[in-house]
Amino acid sequence: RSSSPKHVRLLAHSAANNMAEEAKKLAAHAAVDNHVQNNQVVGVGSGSTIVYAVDRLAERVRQEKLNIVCVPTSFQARQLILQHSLTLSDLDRHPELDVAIDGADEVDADLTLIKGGGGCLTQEKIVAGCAKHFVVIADFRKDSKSLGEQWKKGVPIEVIPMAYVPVSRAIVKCFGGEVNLRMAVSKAGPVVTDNSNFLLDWKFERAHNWKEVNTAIKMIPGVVDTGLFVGMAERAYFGMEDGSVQVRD
Ligand code: ABF
Repeated sequence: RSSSPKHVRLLAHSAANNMAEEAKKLAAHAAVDNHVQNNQVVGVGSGSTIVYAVDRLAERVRQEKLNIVCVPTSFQARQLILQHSLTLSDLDRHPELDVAIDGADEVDADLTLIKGGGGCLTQEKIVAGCAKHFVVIADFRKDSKSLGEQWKKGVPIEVIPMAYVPVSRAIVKCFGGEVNLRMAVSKAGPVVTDNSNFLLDWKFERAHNWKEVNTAIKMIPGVVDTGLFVGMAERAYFGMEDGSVQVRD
């Protein structure tokens, strides 16, 4: 029966999902329209929100005959660029990007990000670091006052496989919380990144000085990079439930 709780729950769930997808699209289009000009090199992020940004990028290239080249942050981003017949490039040929656009798992009031839910944090941070302007696009669910409010899966950390246990122990010893090795969905084994490394997820218990924590974790032997992006994002676009776009600088 249509009024059955399960049916209503399903409807509500799909309505919420549609709202989030629409919000992602709003944020993505605003960022591309405000930050991409002709003759630019654009860093392309990973995840689901960026798909809307690449769609919009391709539409603008067609409509405005823009001459842009795109540098991917992951295998997924590379596929998106190719599928949209955008010009693929890399950091060998374009070590300096005009703008990088990417999603995030959570964005706090200081524009500190948690990224890496998709496991590509290292390449994403490299590309973001090569860009004159790094712009984040997200739906309202990522908008947070302080990290941990919305995103409950912890800070992703890419580690050299041989070091994942000592690194996990060092993080818990220094900062508390709990660290888990990210397992593949099949549970057959750990997730392996594009760089053939493992991923840890650090579930922290309290607010920290993220700049200090990021530096300290990066110094632990075996750590490749963390999903903490501190002082890197210049602006974040949030698609909101009411169809508006909020900007945080
Ligand atoms: C990438 O995609 C990751 O850094 C981040 O974890 C994820 C966000 O995905 P989505 O846009 O699907 O929320 O940016």
